Amino acid sequence: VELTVKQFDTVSGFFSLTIAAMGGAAIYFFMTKSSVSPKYRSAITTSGVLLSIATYHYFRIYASWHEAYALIGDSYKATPTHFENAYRYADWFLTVPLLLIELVMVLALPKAEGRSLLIRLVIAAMIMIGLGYPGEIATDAPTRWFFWAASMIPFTYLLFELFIKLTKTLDSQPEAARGLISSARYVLLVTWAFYPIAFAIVTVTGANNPWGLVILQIGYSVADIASKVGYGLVIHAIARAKSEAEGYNPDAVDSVPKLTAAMA
Ligand SMILES: *C/C=C(C)/C=C/C=C(C)/C=C/C1=C(C)CCCC1(C)C
Repeated sequence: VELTVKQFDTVSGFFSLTIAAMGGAAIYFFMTKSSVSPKYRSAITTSGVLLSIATYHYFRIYASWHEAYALIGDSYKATPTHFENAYRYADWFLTVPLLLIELVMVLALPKAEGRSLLIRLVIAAMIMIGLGYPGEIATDAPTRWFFWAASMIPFTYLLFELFIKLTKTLDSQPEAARGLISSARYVLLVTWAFYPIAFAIVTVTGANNPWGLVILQIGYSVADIASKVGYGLVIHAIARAKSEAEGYNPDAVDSVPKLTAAMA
């Protein structure tokens, strides 16, 4: 594979932007945790933790990109060191279950119901990612399509289950949070759909097509920002709305002076 300077730099720039967005969001979530009632704080902390994990992996992804290509003459040529997709998949293995935990926490479902839902969702997510990886590292279209199709089964189940669950839970949620939870369903559908689409595009262009590679890496980066930072903000807003509906007033508690004291 040979990339133009523009193609190489665009991907590198997107990786860098992703590090900044995720790292910044992690700090934001850790610092604003006390704007929600104690009941929902672990959901916000989970968001901060998963964003920290993803920030770390994007440092590795960024470095791997720079090791996989070298500027020779006026274009970037593949070096013997391959670009490591495993960082991305390792990241998803950790962060996708955490995203699901974050959601179930903020819904505050009855304990047994929340747990059994979470177990089913996490298992489906693991199978989805596990089936995606052999496809991701394959360069021939039939292998890529096979694993894409196989991975689509748990993917469809997961989104279907989540969408139904979120719709069902709407009635039992405080009025003020309903609109947000309803939007969260679509945020989930749209941001998660990006992944199989990006995978399919590079399969169509051919895994060694420079533009296919560029679109895949930008697609995953944008999807990761949307599904982790954007989604985290929606969860944060849901937690705030529910906290307020349940009588929590962030301005009345001692958390604000405590924070000011800690910074002095
Ligand atoms: C923060 C990371 C997230 C939310 C990652 C989500 C990943 C997916 C929904 C991946 C799905 C895939 C398919 C449905 C088929 C092709 C292979 C995958 C793994 C890209």
